[in-house]
Amino acid sequence: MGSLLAVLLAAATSPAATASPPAVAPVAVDPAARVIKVTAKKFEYSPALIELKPGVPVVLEFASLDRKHGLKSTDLDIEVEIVPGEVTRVPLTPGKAGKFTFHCSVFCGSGHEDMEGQIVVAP
Ligand SMILES: [Cu+2]
Repeated sequence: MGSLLAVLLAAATSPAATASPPAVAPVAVDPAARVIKVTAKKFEYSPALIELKPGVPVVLEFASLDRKHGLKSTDLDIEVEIVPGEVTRVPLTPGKAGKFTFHCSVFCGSGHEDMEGQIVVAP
């Protein structure tokens, strides 16, 4: 009984298929990264406060609920457009702690100037 189990285990773990190297380079998005969904609409982001940890990769997923918006953070080197019907994915691994403001970079109406949010990076 014990020997049969050993044989089965050996068969299961033997390299049956020769692994060939992947044809394309791995995608930059870390599959283990936490996904944070952020919606944009006139004239706010939700959530407007995003809390991250230094060195921990996340993927920000932006979607618009009404019209085209943008998101720009000079500090974090992010500048994207958020287009209705599309999901804009931004892989981000904050390098340092701090508070980083982002704002809408596509004019979207009378409240555009006040459309902003904050990414807070703290251990
Ligand atoms: Cu705007």
